[in-house]
Amino acid sequence: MLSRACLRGFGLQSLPKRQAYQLARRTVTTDAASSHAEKDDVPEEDDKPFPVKLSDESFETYNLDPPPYTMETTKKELKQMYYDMVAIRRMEMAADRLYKEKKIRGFCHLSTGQEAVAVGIEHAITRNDAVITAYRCHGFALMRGGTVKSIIGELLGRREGIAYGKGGSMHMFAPNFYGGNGIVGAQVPVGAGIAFAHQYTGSKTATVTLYGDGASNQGQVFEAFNMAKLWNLPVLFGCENNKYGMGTSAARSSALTEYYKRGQYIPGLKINAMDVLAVKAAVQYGKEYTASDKGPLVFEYVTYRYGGHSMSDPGTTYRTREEIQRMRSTNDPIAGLKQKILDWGVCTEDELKQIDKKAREDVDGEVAEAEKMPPPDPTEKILFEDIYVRGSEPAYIRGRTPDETYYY
Ligand SMILES: Cc1ncc(C[n+]2csc(CCOP(=O)(O)OP(=O)(O)O)c2C)c(N)n1
Ligand SMILES: [Mg+2]
Repeated sequence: MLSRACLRGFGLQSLPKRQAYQLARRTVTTDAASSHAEKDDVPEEDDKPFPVKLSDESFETYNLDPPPYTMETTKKELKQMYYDMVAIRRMEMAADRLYKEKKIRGFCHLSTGQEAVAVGIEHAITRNDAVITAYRCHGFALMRGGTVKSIIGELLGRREGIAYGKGGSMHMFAPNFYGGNGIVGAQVPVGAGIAFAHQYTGSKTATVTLYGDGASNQGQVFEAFNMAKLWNLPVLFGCENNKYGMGTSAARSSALTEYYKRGQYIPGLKINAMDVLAVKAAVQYGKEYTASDKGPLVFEYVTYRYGGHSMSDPGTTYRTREEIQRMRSTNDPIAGLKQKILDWGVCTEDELKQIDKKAREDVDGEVAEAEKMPPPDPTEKILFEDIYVRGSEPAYIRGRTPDETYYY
C-alpha cells in the first residue's frame, strides 16, 4: 500500500501512477518495531482496545487485497505477547543448555529468532483452530497449551513429557496441535487433510499449516495446494522463510524465492514476521478469509533463525557472523515489541522488567521440575506402550527379532 505521500517521499510523484508504484515497491521489512500507535490513543485500562497502524512495508500481496493496516490491540495483549516470546526464548535457551550437558540426546532444532511467528499466530486464532508444523516445534507446542515442564520433560525422555517421552524434540502434540513432524514437507498434505475435516464438519475453523523455505520445493506441497484449491479448503499454508534450509540459502535452493507466490492459483501474502503484530493481523485476516469459504491462502512469514539448523550445526559456516549479529541487534522480535511497549507508554520499564523476570522464573522453575522427573523404567511394557492409542492395541507386536515379540 503506497500513499501519495509515500510516493512523494521517493520523488516519484511526477511519474505515471502505475510506473511509480512499480519503482517504489519495496520488499517487506523485517523491522520488528515498525508499527505505530499514538501515545494519546493508549488508554489507562489494560483491556480497552486502541488502534495500531502497521507499517506500509508489513505485507506484499499476490492476487489478494492486503489485510487492513490498522488493527486493534490492548495493553494486556501486548504484555502477554511479550511474555510469550520471552518464555519461548528462555525455554529454547534451557534446551540448548541441557543438550550441551548431554541430558538431551538426538535431534533438537531451536526456534530462537522466530518467536513472533508462533506467538502472532496463536494470538489470532482460537483453540478450535488447528496448527501443524515441522520439527522446529517447541514454541508452537507451548503456545498450543503445552507446559514448559512437559516440553522439556519430553526432550529429556521422561514419561511425563508431552508425548510420554517417546517423541522427543520433533514430535510434540497438544489439543489441535498436530505436531512436530520430522519428514520435511510431510505435514503439508496432513494439514490440508485436517482442513478437509473442518470443512466436512462445517466448523468454520482454520488450519495453519507451516513448512520451511527448504520444504517449499517438495512435490507433496504442490499436491496439497492443488487439492486445497480444488476443494476450497480452509487452510492457511505458511512458509516460514528463515532464509536457510540446513546450510543452504533460499537463493541456492529455490528458483523462485517469493514463497507467497508459489501457490500460483492460490492468493498469497508475504508478512514481516519479525513484527508479532503484523503476524497477528495477517492470520486474523486469513482466518476470516477461509471462514467465508474463499479457500486457501499461501503465506510467507519472513523471519530469521539465530542458531544453527540443529544443535549439531554451529550455523556459521554458510553465513557470516555479521549477518546473524545484524539480525539479532536490529530486527529482534522481542526487542522490537519491547521498544513499542515503552514508546507507546503501555507500561513502564520497571513493569516490563517484572514481566521479563516472571517469564524467566516461570520457565526456569518448570525446567528444574522437569529435570527432577525420573527417567522411565527400562521395561518392555514401557517400550511397547503408546505405539497404538491406549486401549486399541493388537494382541501382540513384533520387535526386531522373533523372540522380541511383545504380547499386550
Ligand atoms: C524428506 C526429507 N528430506 C530431507 C530431510 C533432511 N532435512 C531435515 S531439515 C532439512 C531442511 C529443511 O529446511 P526448511 O524447510 O527451510 O526448514 P528450517 O529448518 O529452516 O526450519 C532437511 C533437508 C528430511 N528430514 N526429510
Ligand atoms: Mg528454512
